[in-house]
Amino acid sequence: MIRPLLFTSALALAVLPAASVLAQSTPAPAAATGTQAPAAAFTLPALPYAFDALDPAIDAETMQIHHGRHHKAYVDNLNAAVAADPALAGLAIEDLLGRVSTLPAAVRNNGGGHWNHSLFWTLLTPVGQGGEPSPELSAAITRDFGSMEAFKTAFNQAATTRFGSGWAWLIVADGKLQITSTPNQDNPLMDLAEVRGAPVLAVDVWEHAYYLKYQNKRADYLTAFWTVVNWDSVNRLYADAQ
Ligand code: MN3
Repeated sequence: MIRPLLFTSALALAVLPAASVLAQSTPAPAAATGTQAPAAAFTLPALPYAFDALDPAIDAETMQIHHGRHHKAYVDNLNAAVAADPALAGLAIEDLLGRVSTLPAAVRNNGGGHWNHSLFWTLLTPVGQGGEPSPELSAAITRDFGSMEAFKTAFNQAATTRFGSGWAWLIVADGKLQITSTPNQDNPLMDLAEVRGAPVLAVDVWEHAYYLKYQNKRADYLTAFWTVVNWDSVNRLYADAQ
C-alpha cells in the first residue's frame, strides 16, 4: 500500500493519543463467530473529561451531542463504509486517509470526522489545566509567525474565514509551523488536502461545535476555545512531529 512519508503508522500512533481506539479490531474468525455479527471495526473513544468539564467555554449539552451523536455517527458510518469494501478491512485510519482520494466519499467524510474528533477531544482540557506552550513550541511560533499574539490572530483568521463547515489547523510541514484550514471533515493527512502536514492543534468550526451557546458568533467561540486548549497535548504533538 502507498503511505505518505510523513505518516507512518508509528508516527501516527505517537501523534494521536487516542490512536489505540482508532485501530480496527481484528476480525474474529468466521468459524468462531457462528451467527454473531462481526465486531465494529472502529469505536467511539471516551472523552478524557466529563461533559461539563469545559464549561463555561463549551457547555455540557454541546459536548454530549457533539461526542455522543456527531462523533458516534462518523464512527458508525465509517464502519458501514469499510464493511462495504473487503479491501479496506483491517486498515488503520491513517492508511485510509492517506489515499482517501481513491476511496468512496463516505470514507472521506466519516473517516475524517472520526480522526478529527478523536484528536480534537485531546486538544481540550478544563480552564486552568492546559499548561503553557513549551519553550520549543514557543520558539517555533515566534520563528514562523513573529509572536504568539500574531499566531493566534492568524489561526483565528483561518478559523473565522473558513466558509461553512470545517476546521482550522496548526501543522508541521517541511520542518515549519503552518496554519491551514480544510472544508467539511477533510484534514491535512489526506492525500487530497491543499496543504499536508502533521497536525498539532485544531479547532472544529462546524456550527454543531458551538451553536447552542454562541449561535452565529463563531469569533466568541474561538475566544473561549483558547481558554481550554490543552497545551500539554499540543507540545507533545509538536515534539513528535519533529
Ligand atoms: Mn464536530
